[in-house]
Amino acid sequence: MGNTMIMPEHIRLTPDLQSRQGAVWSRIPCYLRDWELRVQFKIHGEGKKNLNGDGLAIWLTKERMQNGQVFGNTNFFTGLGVFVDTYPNDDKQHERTFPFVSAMVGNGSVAYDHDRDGRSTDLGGCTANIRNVEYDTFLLIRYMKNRLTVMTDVEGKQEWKDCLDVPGVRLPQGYYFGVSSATDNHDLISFKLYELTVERSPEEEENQQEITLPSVDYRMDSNVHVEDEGRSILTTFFVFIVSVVVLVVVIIVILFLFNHYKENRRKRFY
Ligand SMILES: [Ca+2]
Repeated sequence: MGNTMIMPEHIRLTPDLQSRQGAVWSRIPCYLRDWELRVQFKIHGEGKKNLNGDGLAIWLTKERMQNGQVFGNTNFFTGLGVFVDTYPNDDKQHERTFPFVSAMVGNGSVAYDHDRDGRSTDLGGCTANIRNVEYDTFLLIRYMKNRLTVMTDVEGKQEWKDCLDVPGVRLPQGYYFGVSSATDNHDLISFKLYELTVERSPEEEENQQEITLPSVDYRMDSNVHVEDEGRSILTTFFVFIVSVVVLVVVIIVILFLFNHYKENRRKRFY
């Protein structure tokens, strides 16, 4: 979809021009429980040596073929997104060196914050110097026993380097794989999905059942809304206490003035 072009050797998701978006999506939903995905890609262009455009994203989501503001895909997505972000939108962010690889699990109600490079929702990540390099660049995404692992091979050494590793990631089945990008030359060279054979104990079998909404264990209560709610409850409580104190002071002052007035009147009377 979008500006995508199918070439003999690769799929060019987006050309090296401003405000372009492209994507490819699987037509067939994925029902594998444990899998490994190996993606070869190339990001290159005329812009600044290492930073430009927006980036590339790999998806396993409920939605498919919807363009939008998250690397050419829709926001408020449901499922997994792995991002190769080639542009730091949040210029206050100095502790991260870009391009930056990160991942996010969305449940349809959490936004990817483009202006902050998804900082509030990501599951971690790593720096990867992948733009305008001579050698081949690869990403490996593994989902095994609810554990999400991302590795990179981007230094021309033919070895996988750990990028992120998160347990307790729950992804429902029947979602679609896709790759999208925005701005810059983004070429998808290969996209290989492997089923992993994993032994499970009966307890693990039980735990595996009934995943209806994507989630991550350690982020169960940490989506941005909940945090904000927590803060506002505290604020409300504080405002309530202050109001009560002010009210009591006002009542005391009124009583004092009233007594004073009554006494004055009595004095005048006599
Ligand atoms: Ca960015």
